Amino acid sequence: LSCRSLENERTLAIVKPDGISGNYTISITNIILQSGFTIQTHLTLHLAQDTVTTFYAEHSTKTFFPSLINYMTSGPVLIMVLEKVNAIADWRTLIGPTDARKAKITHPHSIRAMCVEDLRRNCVHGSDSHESAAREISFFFPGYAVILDPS
Ligand code: RTP
Ligand code: MG
Repeated sequence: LSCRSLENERTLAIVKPDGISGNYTISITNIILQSGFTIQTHLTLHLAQDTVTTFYAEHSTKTFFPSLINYMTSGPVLIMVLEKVNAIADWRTLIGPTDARKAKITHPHSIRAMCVEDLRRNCVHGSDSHESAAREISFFFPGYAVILDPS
C-alpha cells in the first residue's frame, strides 16, 4: 500500500500584479493559511520581460503571449512556495478557472472570482502539474524541491 498521497508536496503560487494593486494579498494569504497550506518561502519581485518569457515558455506561440508578458511585468508580484498534502491540485482548485469572469459564475468562492478582472487578468497563478511545480519552484527558488527528501 502506497502512502505517497499522504506526503506533503509543494506548489508555486503567484499573486499577479492586479492581485497586489487591488490589495488582495492579505485576503489571499489568509485563504492559503486557512486552507492548511504553509508558506515555505516568498519573494516580492517586479518581473523582467525575459523572466516572464521563460516562465511562461509553454505559451510562447499563443496569440495572447505579448499581452501576458505585458500584464505580468506591469507591477510587482508575490511569489510563494506553498506546502501541504496534495498542494498542487488543491491550490488549483482554490484559485478557480483561468477566465475570472466565468469563475465568478461557476466557482463563486474561488480566489479568481473574488478579484475578478477579465480573461487575462486573473489575480493568481498556480502550477498545473507535478512537473510544472518542480520546474517553477526551482526557477524562482533554487534549492527548494516539489517534494521533501524521503528520509
Ligand atoms: P496560470 O498559468 O497563470 O496559473 O493560469 P492558467 O494555468 O489558469 O492558464 P494558462 O492557460 O496557463 O494561461 C496563463 C495565463 O495567460 C493569460 N491568458 N490569457 N485567451 C487569453 O487571452 C488568455 N488565456 C490565458 C492568463 O493570465 C492566464 O492565467
Ligand atoms: Mg498555467
